[in-house]
Amino acid sequence: MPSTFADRPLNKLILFDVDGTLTPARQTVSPEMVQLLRALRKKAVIGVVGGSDFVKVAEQLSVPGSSVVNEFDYTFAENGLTAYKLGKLLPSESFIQFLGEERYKPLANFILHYIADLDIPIKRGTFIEFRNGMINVSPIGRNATVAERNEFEAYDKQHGIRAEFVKVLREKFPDYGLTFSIGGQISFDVFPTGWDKTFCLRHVQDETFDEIHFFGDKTYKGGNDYELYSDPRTIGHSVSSPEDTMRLLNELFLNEP
Ligand code: M1P
Repeated sequence: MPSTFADRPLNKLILFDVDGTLTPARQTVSPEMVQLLRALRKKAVIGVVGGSDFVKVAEQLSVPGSSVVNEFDYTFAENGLTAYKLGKLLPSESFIQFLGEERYKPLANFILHYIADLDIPIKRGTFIEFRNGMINVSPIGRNATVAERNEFEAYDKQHGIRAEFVKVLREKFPDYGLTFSIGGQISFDVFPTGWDKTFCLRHVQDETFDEIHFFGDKTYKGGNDYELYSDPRTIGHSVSSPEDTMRLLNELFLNEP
């Protein structure tokens, strides 16, 4: 075990998704979960793997007086395209470097035209969010309120707006080497194939952990936890809520009922 983590009795890395696993969707972490994660960190190495950008992961998981990068050994935002180990930023790659401006422009133009032609009940703002490792596309717009998000999610379940959008994009840009992943309530992520949540494992491969566990809620095929959950390098755990995560952690690692 490398000296950095020599204080942990278990040479295991335990990774967590954010929304639906450590917190309710887009909400902040509960004091009970913080306490439990601190107890777990005394035993093993812990990390978080969010699809969202670092600002949002930090908003959800920082606690008064302590940033997310101090609460977790590894903090991976945008699937690990932004990565911190023990509070220090690690070198990484970018979406625009991968795709190039010349290929990105037609994709962005097509997306914006498609959204302009979409007849959905309401639209807000920020239809493409440009991030370091991906773009996030939202037909309603990322400025939607919590109530508007919930309404869109229900509408989308009925009408399959995002599923159809993703299907069209796959057909239109087959040679771009991109993956389209519906992970949250109002949007989908677009990133180079292979830059799903398994990307974060590149940052830990030299550590030789005995086991790498991953807890996620969208572990079904097509969900944004699926690849890391089913990767042969991890032991996957599918959870239904933050409470379910706490129950399993107690059972598996903390030996508490
Ligand atoms: O849960 C992960 C997803 O969370 C957000 O999705 P939405 O805004 O649609 O609920 C986004 O940050 C998305 O990138 C991320 O995968």
